[in-house]
Amino acid sequence: MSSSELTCMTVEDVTDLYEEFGDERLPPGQRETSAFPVLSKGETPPFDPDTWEFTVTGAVETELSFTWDEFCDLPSVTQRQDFHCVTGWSKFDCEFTGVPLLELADRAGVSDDAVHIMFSALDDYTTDLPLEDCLREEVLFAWSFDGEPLTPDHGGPLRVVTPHRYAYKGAKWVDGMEILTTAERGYWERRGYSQTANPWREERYS
Ligand SMILES: Nc1nc2c(c(=O)[nH]1)N[C@H]1C(S)=C(S)[C@@H](COP(=O)(O)O)O[C@H]1N2
Ligand SMILES: [Mo]
Repeated sequence: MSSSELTCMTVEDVTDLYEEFGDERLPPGQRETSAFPVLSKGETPPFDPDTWEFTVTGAVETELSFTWDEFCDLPSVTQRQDFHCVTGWSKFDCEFTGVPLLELADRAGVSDDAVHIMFSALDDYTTDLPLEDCLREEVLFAWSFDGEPLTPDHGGPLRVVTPHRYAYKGAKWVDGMEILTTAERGYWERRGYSQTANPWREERYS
């Protein structure tokens, strides 16, 4: 094993975060699976590293923009997390590597009147979450899953992971976040899915 592989092996285990929300690691109404199904509203969009741009906009002191190379240079962490799909399956012990949302929020400087975040993606998917649900250490912009680059179907090159919320809150092919001063609804949220999506309260629909 090379030294670079060794230095990548610091894995932070956040699979106990359920203790904040419920008694059981497996949320009610979920069944555990070892598979990793693909759930997308449409086709997997193409990714061009030369034109890809990631932006942080809205209620911030400084709007940010990154090329793919610049994004890859940001500090990253590796975490062991669980993954809960609103359709009823949960996958334990996923290893994701990526940039904490807190890192980007820090750099942009979130305004005092900010309350919500809207995530955008290359397939025109959007999803929203209250700001307080985003400013948590386990919310990552992940580019790697289980030690390999994130595959295109699972959101490669970059996706959001939200182990404390149903997985539709984690935009695959994410290319930006807009900080909002009033709550707005994303793609599934406009179609009746929950804005808060807490699996231990079974907040599936609104
Ligand atoms: N851009 C984008 N992100 C998305 C989706 C999508 O259709 N487009 N589907 C969501 C849903 S409903 C789920 S359950 C998860 C599924 O992630 P997976 O395909 O890696 O299992 O991605 C979420 N993120
Ligand atoms: Mo989903």
